[in-house]
Amino acid sequence: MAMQKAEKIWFDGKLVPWDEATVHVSAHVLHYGSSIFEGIRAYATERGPAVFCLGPHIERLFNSAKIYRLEIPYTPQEIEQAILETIRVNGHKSCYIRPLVFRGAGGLGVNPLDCPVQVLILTMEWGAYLGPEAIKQGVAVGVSSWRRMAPGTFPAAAKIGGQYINSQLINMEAKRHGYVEGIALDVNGLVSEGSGENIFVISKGVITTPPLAASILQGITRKCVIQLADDLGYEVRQEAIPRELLYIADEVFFTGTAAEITPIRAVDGVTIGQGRRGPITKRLQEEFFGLTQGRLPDRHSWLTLVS
Ligand code: PPE
Repeated sequence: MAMQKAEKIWFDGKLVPWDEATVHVSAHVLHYGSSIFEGIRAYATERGPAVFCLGPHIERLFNSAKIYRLEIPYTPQEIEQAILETIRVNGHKSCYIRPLVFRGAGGLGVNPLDCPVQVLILTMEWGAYLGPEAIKQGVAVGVSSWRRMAPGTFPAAAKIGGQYINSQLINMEAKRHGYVEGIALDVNGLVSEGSGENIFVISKGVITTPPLAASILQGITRKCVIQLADDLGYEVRQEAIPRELLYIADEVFFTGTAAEITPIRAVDGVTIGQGRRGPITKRLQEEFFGLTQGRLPDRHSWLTLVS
């Protein structure tokens, strides 16, 4: 994804010009993947840009830090304010927001504890994650030969930089096979998630998504979609999904901050349902985009206005 530069980046408490936000090549993070991060979207609404689920994202950032034993030198409130300030300063109508906390330069060696903790907030324009047609037409994906990390190896619930090597392997393999994205199974061979998305399967009107124990990230979009499906009266289950249920499902879709709600029209070359976005997926998208873009009342208080 080619990046369009914003004017400023929030870096260790200061707003600095994009080109000046640099780190030294000896930074611990560069060698050992020692970072935690978030991905957040701000949507254009009639009342200006509004950040979607800011509180839950900041909570997950601090939880990732706790799991990885990293001290963030700011309070959650300070990070929230810094995000809003960065969006304002850069004049975004809508944007993707990437807070990143990392171990900086302080000497090599696996032990990270002598390295300073640094914090940055990057904002940029980012359209549809899986291509401009994806939201309406759906995407063709494949099950990956790479598994998600086994329990007790990497903490899947934390958004830690180094873990995204697994995601990169899944994604590169999928692209090599001509798919838009890959679906990874967990160590038991059950459906886990995409390289950067959670997954939902719909059969006979029942909506199912893998449980937290299937080595998934506890997606915030996932949680919102479960809430919206519940609001609409659908039965939603969080339970193990064998791979073969993907092929015979009526509808399958991805969720994620970047991916939003992206329908899946084929898995491993097998057509899902009618081979296009299904009616329940469409209904959930209408709710989701209606809420994020401020066209529906913000009944769950998911939006934070930037000004
Ligand atoms: N699983 C993974 C592995 C993941 O990275 C994401 C987000 C999700 C599920 C969905 O979580 P949530 O955004 O809270 O609904 N992936 C982020 C990074 C994507 C990237 O390429 O970078 C994102 O969507 O922002």
